Amino acid sequence: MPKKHRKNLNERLMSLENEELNKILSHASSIRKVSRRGVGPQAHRSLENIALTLLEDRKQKPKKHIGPPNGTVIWKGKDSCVVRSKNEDVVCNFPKGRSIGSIAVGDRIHYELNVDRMEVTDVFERETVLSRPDPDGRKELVIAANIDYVLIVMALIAPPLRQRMIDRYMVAVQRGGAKPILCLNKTDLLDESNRDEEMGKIAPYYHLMPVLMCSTSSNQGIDEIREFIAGKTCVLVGKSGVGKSSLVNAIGSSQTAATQEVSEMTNKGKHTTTASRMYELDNGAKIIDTPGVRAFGLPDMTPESLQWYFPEFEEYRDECRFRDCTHLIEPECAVREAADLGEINRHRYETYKRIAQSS
Ligand SMILES: Nc1nc2c(ncn2[C@@H]2O[C@H](COP(=O)(O)OP(=O)(O)OP(=O)(O)O)[C@@H](O)[C@H]2O)c(=O)[nH]1
Ligand SMILES: [Mg+2]
Ligand SMILES: [Zn+2]
Repeated sequence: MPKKHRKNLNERLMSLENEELNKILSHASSIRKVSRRGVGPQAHRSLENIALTLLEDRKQKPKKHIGPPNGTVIWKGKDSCVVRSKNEDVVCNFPKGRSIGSIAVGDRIHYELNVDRMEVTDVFERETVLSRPDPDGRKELVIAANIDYVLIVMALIAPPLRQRMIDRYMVAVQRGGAKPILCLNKTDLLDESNRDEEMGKIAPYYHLMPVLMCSTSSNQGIDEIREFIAGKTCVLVGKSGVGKSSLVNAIGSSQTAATQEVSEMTNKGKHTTTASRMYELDNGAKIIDTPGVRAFGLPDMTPESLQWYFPEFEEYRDECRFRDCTHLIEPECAVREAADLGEINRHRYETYKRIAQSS
């Protein structure tokens, strides 16, 4: 749930009388129990569920933190993570036999000495998150936490640019509260024979998010990206081979660990990134490089919640005949009409339909 909505929800809850609030919280808890047993409406699949989870969380006693955050996770392994604390990096183990929830690169945590090793004791609430369902679809895998921007990295020409993947990432980014940026790498591969086709594919995105064009081979656009992300935390995501690590390398100065790491990898004759890692730049930017993905899954979403992640629907939505129009099958649907007329990009509308119908 975006931070703005969460804040709004919290403000509304705060304005309730205690008794009213308790009633709502108990109600939320019982609905959640029913939906977990798979009885009620598919509450566990929707935004409402997130709201209910929030309500339920509120019912529990406020979480007691053992101490203030004293580090940020910059690398995460199976049983341990590397935490940046002031200017040093500390290896911290995950506590045995006690759940502290999931940990992701970008998480603010508290760690302390436990006998002879450093241990993570607490993971603090995330402001934003980029996540996707794990392969069995039960849990959410957090790709990165507390990021301002998600750079959706696509290559021009090779590997081929896939609009549908951009659309899916855009949904996930907005859902987690960060801002999407489309980063198109390998402009050096554009020529007269392919330029128009590639530009046609990205045309719909110019009014949806910032679009940055670059090439790590010719260095085109690299300075602009560096300036754009100054002071911000960002994560680079996309297919394998689009050039995420090359970008981290090009944007960072020669002192960044990324350069070393990539050259180390080159020596091994291998480029593929296997674990996410955060790098800090001189201009205060923090960039998280992630392993490439083949496809990007989304959690099940109802059309009611999904449509909010297609911002271009907004100006048409009120003109639909039905107030609760899903824009899939209803008559006199202004969104579908706009897509038929090409006022809403047809590819984007098709993606919406596919995601909505697969949920
Ligand atoms: N022509 C061209 N090739 C590039 C450019 N940027 C990166 N490459 C090449 O693309 C290949 C993949 O680059 P990587 O940076 O390893 O890609 P990645 O997205 O990090 O891949 P994974 O770690 O597997 O997800 C390498 O052979 C790079 O040399 C570019 O701007 N132009
Ligand atoms: Mg890589
Ligand atoms: Zn409609």
